[in-house]
Amino acid sequence: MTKHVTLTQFIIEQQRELPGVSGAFTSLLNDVVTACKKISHLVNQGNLIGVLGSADSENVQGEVQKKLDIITNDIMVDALNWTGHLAGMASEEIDDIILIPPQYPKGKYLALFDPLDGSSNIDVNLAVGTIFSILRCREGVDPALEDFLQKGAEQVCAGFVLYGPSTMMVLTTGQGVNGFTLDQDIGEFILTHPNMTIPNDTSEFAINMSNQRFWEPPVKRYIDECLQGKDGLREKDFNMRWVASMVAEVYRILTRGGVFMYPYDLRDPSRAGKLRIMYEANPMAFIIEQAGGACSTGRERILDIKPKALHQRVPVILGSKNEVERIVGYHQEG
Ligand code: AHM
Ligand code: MG
Repeated sequence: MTKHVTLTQFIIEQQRELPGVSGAFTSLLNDVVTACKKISHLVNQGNLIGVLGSADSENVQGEVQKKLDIITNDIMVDALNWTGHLAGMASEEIDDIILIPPQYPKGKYLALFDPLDGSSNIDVNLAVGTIFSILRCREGVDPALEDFLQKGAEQVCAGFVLYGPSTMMVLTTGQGVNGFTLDQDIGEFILTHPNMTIPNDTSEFAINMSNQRFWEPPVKRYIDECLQGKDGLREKDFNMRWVASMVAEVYRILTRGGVFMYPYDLRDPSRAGKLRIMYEANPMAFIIEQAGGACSTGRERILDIKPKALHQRVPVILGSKNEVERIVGYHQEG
C-alpha cells in the first residue's frame, strides 16, 4: 500500500528541522485546517443547507456580502480564537483587527485571512477559496493595528485552500511550496503535489478584459502584444483564462505557469487595484515567489511594500518570472 503523508505529519517533520520550535505553529496550522475542512463541507453542501445567496449587508469595502462570506468568516474566527496560538486576527470581511476574547490565552502569531475569496462565483457553482497569512507578533499582548502592518516578506507562512472539483491546500513556510488534497473519506489533507514550481515562460495570461480601457499604457501594451501573438512582436500565440477567482487562477499558474493581473484602474483616483494586500496579494506573492515565480505591482515587488492600512488595495501582476519581468520592464519604460 502506498504510504500517504498527511499535512500534519509533513509540517511536524518540516518544523522538527528548525531550531527553537515549540509546536505552537504546527497546532495553529491544524486550527486553520479544521476551519477549512468545515468551509469545504459547507461550500459542497451549497443550497442543500440554504447557505447560498446574499446577506443584507456590505463589508468594509462596500461590497455586498454573501451569506457564506459571513458564515465562513465566523468559522475561521471561532476555530482560531481560543486555542492560545494567536495574539489577534484580521479578516477581509471585518473592519477592524480582531482581538482574542479575554477568557482565552494569547500566543505569538497573527492570522490574516480572506475566508471566501471569489465569492461572486459561489452562486454559479464555480471555484472559490480561502486565503491566509501568518505573521509573528509580540507575545502575550493585545496587538495594535501597527503590529499587523508588516511587509509581506515578514510572513511566517501563507496558504490557500481551493474548493474546486477536489479541495486542495497549497502552503509555504518559506521552504518551497507544497500541495495537499483533501481525502474526504478520512478527513485528512494528503501531500499530492510536493515542491510545486512555476515555469519561467508561459503563453497564457489572465486578466479581466472588460476593464481594458481603464488600464495604464504598460499593461495595454503587454496585453496587445499577447493578443497579436506571432502576427506581432511575440514568438508565440497566447491563450487567455479568467476564472474571476484568484485562488483558482494562482493554482492554475502553480501547475502550468501563466500570468495573472489585476492592474491599476484609472477610474480610481487613488489608483489602487482591486485586490487587498494583507489578505490576497501578500500571501499569494509569498507562495508564487517560493515556487520560483514573481509578483509585482508593476513598479515594486509586492513583498517589499510597507502597508499603511489593513484593507489597503494594490495592483497585482504575478506568475511566470520572464513574463512578469517583461511587464515590469514596460512600466519602467513608461
Ligand atoms: P473578493 O475578495 O470580493 O471575492 O474579490 C476578489 C476576486 C478575486 O478572487 C478575483 O481575481 C477578482 O476578484 C475577480 O474580479 P472581477 O469581478 O473584476 O472579475
Ligand atoms: Mg477576496
